[in-house]
Amino acid sequence: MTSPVGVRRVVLSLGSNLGERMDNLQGAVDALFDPHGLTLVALSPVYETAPVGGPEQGSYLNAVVLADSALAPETLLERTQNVEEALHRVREERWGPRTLDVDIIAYGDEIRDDPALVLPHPRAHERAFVLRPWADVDSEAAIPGVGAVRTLIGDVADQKLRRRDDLVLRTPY
Ligand code: A4P
Ligand code: MG
Repeated sequence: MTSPVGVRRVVLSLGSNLGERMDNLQGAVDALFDPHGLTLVALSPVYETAPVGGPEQGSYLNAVVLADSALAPETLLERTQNVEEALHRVREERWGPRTLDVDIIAYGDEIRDDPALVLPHPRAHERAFVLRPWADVDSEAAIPGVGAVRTLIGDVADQKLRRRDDLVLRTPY
């Protein structure tokens, strides 16, 4: 089936390692789909993941959300940043602990180099906490210009993560 004109697949990565982490992820899902413009395709399993980079910090819960959208990429970024604000994210330190991080991993085949929005996300391919949940919900997933997610996972096998089957994201409606 072909998609309506202008509709593209959005891949979002959610992460939280402060406060009630699962509530933060669920709050993000609910807020992302509240206004029109995003149609939910899939919510990944939730993973407990060791922090990558940054200072000494607690472990994260991470998940991936797939959606279809015709929003302009800038509008999508505005929405993800509003959701971070709504969940009381305080930006203090790069790669530091956060109640909620929402990254746009890919938007269709869009490739852009604007520092305000780099697509695909420049570090997605080296992060098991993105690749693993993404592969769970799309076994054929690929990062535009980089490669197949299933192949990339092989290069990050040393990163510790554990699927939390006791934690399941609910659909927002
Ligand atoms: N920006 C540019 N491209 C994008 C994009 N594709 N998606 C700009 C989202 N934002 C993008 O982001 C900084 C700026 O990036 C924004 O102004 C936006 O316009 P930020 O969210 O304010 O800062 P940040 O998240 O601290 O930095 P950054 O570089 O996004 O960090 P990362 O790469 O997201 O890493 N370990 C585990 N286990 N799990 C995690 O979720 N997350 C991070 C954050 C580090 N370690 C982690 C995890
Ligand atoms: Mg970020």
